[in-house]
Amino acid sequence: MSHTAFVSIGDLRRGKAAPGRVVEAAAGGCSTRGAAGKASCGSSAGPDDMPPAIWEKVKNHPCYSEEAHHHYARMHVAVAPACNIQCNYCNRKYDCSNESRPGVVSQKLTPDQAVKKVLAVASEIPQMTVLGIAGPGDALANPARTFETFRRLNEHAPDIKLCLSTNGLALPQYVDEICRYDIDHVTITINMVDPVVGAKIHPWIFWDHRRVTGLEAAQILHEQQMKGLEMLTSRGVLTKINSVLIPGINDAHLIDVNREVKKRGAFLHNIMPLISEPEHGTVFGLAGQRGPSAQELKAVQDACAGGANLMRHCRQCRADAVGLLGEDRSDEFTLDRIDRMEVVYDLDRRRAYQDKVERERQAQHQAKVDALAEAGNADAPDDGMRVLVAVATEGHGKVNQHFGHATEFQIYEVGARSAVFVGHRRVDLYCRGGYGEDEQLPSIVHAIGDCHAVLVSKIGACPRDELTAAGIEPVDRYAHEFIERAVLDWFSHYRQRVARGAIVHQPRGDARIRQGAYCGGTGVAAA
Ligand code: CLF
Ligand code: SF4
Repeated sequence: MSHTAFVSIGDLRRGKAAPGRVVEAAAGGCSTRGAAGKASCGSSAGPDDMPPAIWEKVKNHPCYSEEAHHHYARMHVAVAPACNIQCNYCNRKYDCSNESRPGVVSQKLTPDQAVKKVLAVASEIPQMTVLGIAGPGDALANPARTFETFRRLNEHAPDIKLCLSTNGLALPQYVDEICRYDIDHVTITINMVDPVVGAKIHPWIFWDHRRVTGLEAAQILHEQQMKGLEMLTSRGVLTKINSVLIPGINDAHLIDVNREVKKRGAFLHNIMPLISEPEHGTVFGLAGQRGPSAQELKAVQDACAGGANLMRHCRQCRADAVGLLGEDRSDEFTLDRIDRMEVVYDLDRRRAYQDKVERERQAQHQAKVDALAEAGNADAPDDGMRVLVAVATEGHGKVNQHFGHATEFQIYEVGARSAVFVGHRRVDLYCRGGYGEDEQLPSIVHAIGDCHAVLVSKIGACPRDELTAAGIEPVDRYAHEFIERAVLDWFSHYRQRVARGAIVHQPRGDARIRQGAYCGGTGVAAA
């Protein structure tokens, strides 16, 4: 597609983009898998990849474990309205963009209301295992409200993992308090390790009772972030680093960020695309700063292979999100609805339900391992050919969604012996009220334009034709099969067709990352 620029890893390392060049993804690192088919690292890692104490912390955290996010839910409470820095991709009318898509407004809560809401959600959604405070400003710029909420939840909901997200400026002074309330997971947004880069992203900070600007501000922010990260690591708190990828400003630099945070013990690195629209009213949006294309994002993530493990399933949630990642049930838990609910926080019932979820997750995990092991033992040589395949799924690890019902597609990178989840693409719903919205089709095609095929449980004639014309093969013969098995089998047939000359293998182009507010129809206002 001509509207997107391509950028290679070499160009990224040299700090420049190269329009017109197609990226060859780096093999190995976080995306590689062992012979047994298990993940070697990254958020796809399993119990054999880490010490048991760490596995306990991540196994049912939907952000720290890619597999867990299909089964376990998180919720956020928006108790932290103020912020102590300015980011050029943020408009304070909306939620903190470090953990949410710009343009989203959450309902602000007092700690009292927040605790009530968490207990109500926990009684209705027993697989909700994590409570996060991620804004709408910065959690640590509102320490009294943040820690009062955590203190009370630590007491009243002991089985819920506590999670905090911060820009890091005030982090060092609150590490003791973070440990006091057993907050085992902390996200720090780190967009730079060089204040010269930082000054282009963060124009000022509020520090020592005054506003500090420019290089001095970026230098202080950088030092506080690094110090806070080191302190958390030394105390055994798991850290995830969020970085917003801003083309032309910190794209190549994020490779250095990845290396530096790994050195300081970060558990995961989540590189998120800048979402930049003029209507969001941010400095970057108004200045026309664009976000990355799908391949540009993937190129930076792939270039970080071998560094800090990567998270690739982030959905850029809102500050009052409730539910599985990718779904939002916050509308079901407004304050007036909670007032009418009978809240019974039944620990035994929650544990029993989670045991059931865990058994289902293990069965799916085994199916995935088996499919990958089978592919690993196959006779076909791995000639290095890799393609991307989009999958429509409602969960359970299966190809089980109608094309028209998909609001996002999971993306797998498939080779002769490997099938690796590399991200997802949000799209607008094609099918509404029983008929297809043909004007949505071009945007869906653009969102998966770098894929060779899309696997769905069913698809109508019109989208089938349009996808085929765009060079994306619509495939519905794997309905209700496990994803890894399906994509590997499809790829094996693809290679056979190429080998006998029935089709010619051609590299695909790039894909667009969805910028605007979601307008699907599942109750999500904007995400
Ligand atoms: Fe929330 Fe963040 Fe904790 Fe997760 S989200 S505070 S670590 S519980 Fe998760 Fe949402 Fe991405 Fe954040 S998908 S935006 S990474
Ligand atoms: Fe906005 Fe979050 Fe940055 Fe504060 S830290 S300016 S709330 S994006």
